[in-house]
Amino acid sequence: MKFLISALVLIICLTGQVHAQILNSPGFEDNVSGELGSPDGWDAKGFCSLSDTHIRSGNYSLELYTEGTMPLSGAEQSFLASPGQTFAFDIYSFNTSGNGLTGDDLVMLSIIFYDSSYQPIWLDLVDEVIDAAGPKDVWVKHTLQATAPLGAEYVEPTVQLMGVGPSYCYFDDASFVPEPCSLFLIGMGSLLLRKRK
Ligand SMILES: [Ca+2]
Repeated sequence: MKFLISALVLIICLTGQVHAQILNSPGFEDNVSGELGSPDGWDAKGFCSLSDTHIRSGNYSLELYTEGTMPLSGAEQSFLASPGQTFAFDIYSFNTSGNGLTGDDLVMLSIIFYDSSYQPIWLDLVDEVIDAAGPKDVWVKHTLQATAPLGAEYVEPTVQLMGVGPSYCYFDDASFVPEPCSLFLIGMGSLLLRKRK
């Protein structure tokens, strides 16, 4: 009976019913104010706003901008995490040939884990960098996946633009998917091994 219940849970996991996207406003469409201000649902840093110029879907995208007086801009959201839990972060970027990344300016896409004191666990940082040499005027999909290390209590999918500018970069259609089954599968594996002994 135990095995039947476990098998049923496993089937639910594998059919994806529990792999839901959890970001607020993943397409940057929740524009409550009706103005091109900070994106609703995201924690914003620096020059971070909605845009209606370069859009992959819907009416808006995320625009990040840096210049000399503001060398860092970004957007992130925070969620609970458990050690061993896997997270997948997808987002599209658009680097324009007109006013895109210049010089050594770069975008860093990251999955950052934090401990119970909200200190970042840098050794387990998973990131992807976009620089001025990358593709221009096309939407590029980025896919990151990370597993929460020991001590992790929080996780943040993070988009940051760093540099002296002036540089713009645009983002749209993000998703962040926790996989609660990863721990379950480890448990299932050890249970089956014990049964076979
Ligand atoms: Ca959008």
